Amino acid sequence: MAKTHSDIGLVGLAVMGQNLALNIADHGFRISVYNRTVEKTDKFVAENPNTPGGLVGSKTLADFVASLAKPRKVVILVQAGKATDAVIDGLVPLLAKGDIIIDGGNALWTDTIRREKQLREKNLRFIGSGVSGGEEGARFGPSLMPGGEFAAWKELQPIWEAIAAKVDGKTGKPIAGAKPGQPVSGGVPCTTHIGENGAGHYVKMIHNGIEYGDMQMICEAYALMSGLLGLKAEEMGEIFSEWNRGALDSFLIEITADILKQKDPANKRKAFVDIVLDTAGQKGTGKWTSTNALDMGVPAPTIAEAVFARCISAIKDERVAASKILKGPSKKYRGSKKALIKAIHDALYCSKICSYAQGFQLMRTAQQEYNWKLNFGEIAQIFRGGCIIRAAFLQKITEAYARDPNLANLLLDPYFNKMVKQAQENWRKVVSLAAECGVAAPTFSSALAYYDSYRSARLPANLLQAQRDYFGAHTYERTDKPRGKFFHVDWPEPTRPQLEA
Ligand code: NBP
Repeated sequence: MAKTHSDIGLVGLAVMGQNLALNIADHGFRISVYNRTVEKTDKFVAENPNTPGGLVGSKTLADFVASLAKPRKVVILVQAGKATDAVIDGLVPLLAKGDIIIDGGNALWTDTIRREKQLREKNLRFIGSGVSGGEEGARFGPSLMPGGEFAAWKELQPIWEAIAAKVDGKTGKPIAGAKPGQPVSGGVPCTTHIGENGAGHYVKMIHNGIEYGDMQMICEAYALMSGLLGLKAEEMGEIFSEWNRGALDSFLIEITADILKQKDPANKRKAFVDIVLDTAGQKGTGKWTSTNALDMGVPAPTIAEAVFARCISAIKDERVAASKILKGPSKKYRGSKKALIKAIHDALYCSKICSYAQGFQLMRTAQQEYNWKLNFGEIAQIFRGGCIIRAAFLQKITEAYARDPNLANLLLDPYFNKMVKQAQENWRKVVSLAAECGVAAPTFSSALAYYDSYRSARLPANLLQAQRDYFGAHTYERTDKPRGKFFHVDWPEPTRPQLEA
């Protein structure tokens, strides 16, 4: 018997909304759709008349809500921020006790905490779900990171699990995406209840921060191969393809290989990457991650460096002017090409471990701050399919947390410890060479400094704290007394330069 009501509704028919709606409909769910600009709804429904579940277009929010089965489930996929609040405000008077709003946008997790609380006071339920994988992911299997009340998640779970990317339960390898109308069967869905209120959006933000790090590290590997070895784009493309068959196997390495092999559509003799202007944009989730790291006092320098690298790329005119004034070293690399390529690979791998260690440290601290119970192994597993940072490497993180769910830092896991031990000589060689030859490698060097700081039983902060005691009477603790006992020295007035009479 034909359904009289839709299983779920979706508001916002831009790129993400359209693709997610088609994914849901492909899995046999009937879905109602609504968009502020009605023509978009009409066009979308007209263009997709034969989905397995069925698309129902509504011209008003009231008709849209009336078309949904109870408890109503409404996914919002509009611009994050004010637009999300506007849509929620429009929906609230039309919904009833127990209905569920699911925000699939890139919301700031503190907004999600606020919205969940406000809606709970109105007897409505709210799930903030990270959706990763861009347009392609939304269409054929994203990684989904829902946070909110567990009972509300149970209502959403069958749909979210059906549409999410799938990975092999044993190997963690992504299972190839479905074609329209042919949903993936089997495998572990890349979604799980992340935690209460803003936990899902927080984890999605960290995913994006890690993504910033991964992308910048790959760019540094490219800059070093080009700057130190003079390799051409096509050759580097082959090297990235090779790397994609080993420990660095990942979506971002794979697309980098494709990009480097691509010719300029306007001039087939040129490499496409060579004609792209070197200024990178950003939408803010990397900045949110870094700001949050500073707010919580968690060292995440590699992720922050990746954000700053985009900032410095953006001041193109200033850099061009500076390049005519500021000189660097003239030293050239004269060693083995093969050895350096291997060393760059190892530097990338070690830096990646540090960047992920920082991302997971952030989640670990946030769970204390917000009283969440995060399952880090599961989080790494749902990052394995559908999302931009999907990588073989993540299986190793899942395994690390299976060995020790309370692992203080990924670097302390025996596998990652061994990998860094094996590769660090090469990592150091690359960072030194970059400095000697004047090639900027901010995330490689920042990750190495993080590693060296983290493994130091004693840092120069003894001197720093003494300076603080000197000019601000901030006190200090002693190495020969129990922690928590504070001392102060009555320092002499600092000697100031005497002015000539
Ligand atoms: P956009 O972020 O570009 O938002 C466009 C949509 O928001 C349109 O449907 C638009 O309706 C609607 N909208 C706006 Br703008 N203001 C509104 C308002 N006041 N009331 C109602 N609707 C309003 O779309 P997107 O790129 O598909 O992204 C959707 C969400 O998913 C965002 O939060 C984004 O950060 C997140 N996300 C995007 C990606 C990606 O790869 N694009 C990946 C992961 C997550 P209109 O048609 O009437 O203008």
